[in-house]
Amino acid sequence: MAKYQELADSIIKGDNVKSKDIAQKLVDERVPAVEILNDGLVPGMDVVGKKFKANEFYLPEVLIAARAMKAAMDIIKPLLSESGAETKGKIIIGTVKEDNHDIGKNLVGMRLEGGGYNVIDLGADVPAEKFVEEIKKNGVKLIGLSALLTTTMIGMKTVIDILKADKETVDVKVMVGGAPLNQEYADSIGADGYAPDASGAVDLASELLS
Ligand code: B1M
Repeated sequence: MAKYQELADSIIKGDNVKSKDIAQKLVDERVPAVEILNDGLVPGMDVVGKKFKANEFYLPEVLIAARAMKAAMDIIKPLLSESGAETKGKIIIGTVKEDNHDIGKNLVGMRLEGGGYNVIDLGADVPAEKFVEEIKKNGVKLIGLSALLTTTMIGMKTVIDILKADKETVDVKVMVGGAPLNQEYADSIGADGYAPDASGAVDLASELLS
């Protein structure tokens, strides 16, 4: 639909004023937040990701697109839970310690929210102990770890090892993702699953929580 295309285009162009205005307009028109997310924001950011991979976009374009996405997300986020988006369960996500890359993780979080999960996003550069503390506090059964640096991805193993050593958290499932990872690495650190992209993360979450 044209209104969603306009929103997607504002993300692709990195126009944070426009993305915020369109999101607000759609909310005022009582368009469900989950529809704004799934039909406007996520497709827009998907295009940005593809253009980046194809070397059609460079870092500045990715960063301003992420800023435009955040501006619109700030409008719809409070409404996502009201639209029934928490019914499938809670998932904690975060980028591991000493890693500040959060664009992909945010995309994964958006997709999970759009897929009906209540996402608790701990942000980036999250120490292993913080994951464990929040898992216990919120009683979650699944966490998602992101890493973009070859030097930080080992931090995922640290989280998994701590969880496995504690009988309170031994059954918590861990899914991992990020550009330097692959299935083989995920298996080697004892992760329960690996997803190469944000939509794969939604399928994997559903599998791991079933
Ligand atoms: Co950084 N950086 N960066 N960086 N950066 C990379 C990762 C790098 C590959 C660039 C390069 O050299 N070619 C390189 C890493 C090399 C390596 O480890 N071998 C690198 C480096 C070296 C660094 C610094 C060390 C640079 C420096 O300061 N010297 C520094 C580190 C800072 C730190 O974290 N401590 C740094 C800093 C930065 C910026 C701050 C400038 C910025 C981050 C901004 C931000 O995130 N807020 C940045 C960016 C943007 C990049 C690149 C260009 C793009 C990453 C990105 O956002 N991609 C990146 C180059 C590249 O990836 N080709 C690079 C778009 C995003 C949608 O994709 O994150 O892959 P991605 O997420 C995907 C999938 O991976 C997957 O789904 C997402 C959507 O499809 N996925 C998951 C991600 N997490 C998942 C979790 C899941 C499932 C799927 O389940 C839980």
